[in-house]
Amino acid sequence: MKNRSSSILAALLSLLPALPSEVMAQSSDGTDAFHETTAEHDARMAWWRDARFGMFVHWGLYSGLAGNWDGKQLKKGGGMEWIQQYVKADTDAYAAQALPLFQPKPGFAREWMKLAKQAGCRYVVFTTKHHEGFSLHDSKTGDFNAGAKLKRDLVKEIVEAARAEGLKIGFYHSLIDWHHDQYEYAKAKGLPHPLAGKAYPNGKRDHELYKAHLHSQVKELLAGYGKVDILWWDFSSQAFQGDPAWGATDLVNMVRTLQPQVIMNNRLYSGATTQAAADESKLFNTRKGDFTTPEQRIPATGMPGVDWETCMTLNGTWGYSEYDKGWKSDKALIRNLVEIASKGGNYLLNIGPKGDGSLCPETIKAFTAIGRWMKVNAESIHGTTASPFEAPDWGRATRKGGVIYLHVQEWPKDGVLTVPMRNHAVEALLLAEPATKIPSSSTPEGLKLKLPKQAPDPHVSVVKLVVKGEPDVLPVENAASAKAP
Ligand code: FHN
Repeated sequence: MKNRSSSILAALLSLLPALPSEVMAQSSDGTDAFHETTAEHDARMAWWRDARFGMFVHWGLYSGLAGNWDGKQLKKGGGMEWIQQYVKADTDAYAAQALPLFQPKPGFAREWMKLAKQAGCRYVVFTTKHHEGFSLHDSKTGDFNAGAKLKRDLVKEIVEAARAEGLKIGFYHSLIDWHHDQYEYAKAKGLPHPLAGKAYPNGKRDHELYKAHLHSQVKELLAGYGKVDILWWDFSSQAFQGDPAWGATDLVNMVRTLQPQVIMNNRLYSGATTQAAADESKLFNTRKGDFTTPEQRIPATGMPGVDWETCMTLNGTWGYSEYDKGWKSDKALIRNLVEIASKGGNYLLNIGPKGDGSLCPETIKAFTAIGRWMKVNAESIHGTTASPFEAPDWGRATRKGGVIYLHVQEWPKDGVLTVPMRNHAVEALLLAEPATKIPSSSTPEGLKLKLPKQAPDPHVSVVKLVVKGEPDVLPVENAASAKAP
């Protein structure tokens, strides 16, 4: 027996153009009807697992505010994409300050995508809508969007720029909405809202109407911009998630109908997204998403059998702030990429463009430095799987079949690198100097490589080691702390 609210949602959804029913999986009992075999799942995930590295883009009305409110710096620290939350502004007061400062220049996205491509990113995930509720596409649902306010379809412009660089397309879409007048924030326990604790300005709200708005905009995005490769939902709480919060089952079935190959994160539901969980793999359910999303941290160990992606800022904020100078060093960024790949994860590294879409010099410098390193060493990241052995004290490793890539961070003073494996080496060379063959010898302590005196890279030098047979690993006595550098 459907209750009233699902009848309203069903009625509103019925207003949407009918989807081909033969492929619209039924979900009347609330169970997700999306099924695939392991082989089908692996095939759908293959490109994403090989990619290892993507660019995250947080760009919206908050970008034009740049950390300011009422014309001055609001506060030190914090994500400046949350500025409406910090100042507890209602949507009209917020838009009055933010909209005039959001003035995308022509061709803004081409700079982002060229920077992503040269850095070795294989995909870009950008905010189609963040919590502020302003949609970057020319939406026919509501008027708080780029089409209505700027007469532009910024999603179209970004997608075209990404495709011009051969990058896969990811839509970040906020489930939380600080603009929509039917979003029942009093129900959304554990989720932020600038008006939390206050009575609804328009008296009462019906969250089913917000869910219909959410579904309608997602349908516009998935039906209007060609192939979408990733859907990055954000975010749920333990108390407000799934069907009650977002109509998740119907939403996923609609997505799977419109974009069957799309890869989704797991934030339609609560999970170990930002909490340090002892064993995240226990909390992760592939029927509720395709990958889990540790945020601003690298799991201590890999998560065998679970796809995961660490998302991180370059400094301390996702959205642009003219004040946050806490930029990560080139070394830290490159070592994070290596650390994550060595554990079998993906790195989604964020940029926060300004209100006109331009990039600050520090962002360009960071991705250019990664690009310089990837130009020499990309094969040790793309298409690899996790290290076959625990992290030794000299660095990390990744694997590609019979090839082990040794990411040497502490160059041995005596020039001898001990690899905790019993295998014999077929060949060993430096990716930076492939002509330099590296002598090796098998010993009871492991495979010893005689390295040249000088490390070729100041941050991480990579040795390509081809071994005979399956890796036969030795325990690593003092496995290095798995903490990110
Ligand atoms: O609240 C958002 C935040 O602004 C940012 O978008 C991050 C990126 O993963 N997600 C949420 C916090 O977990």
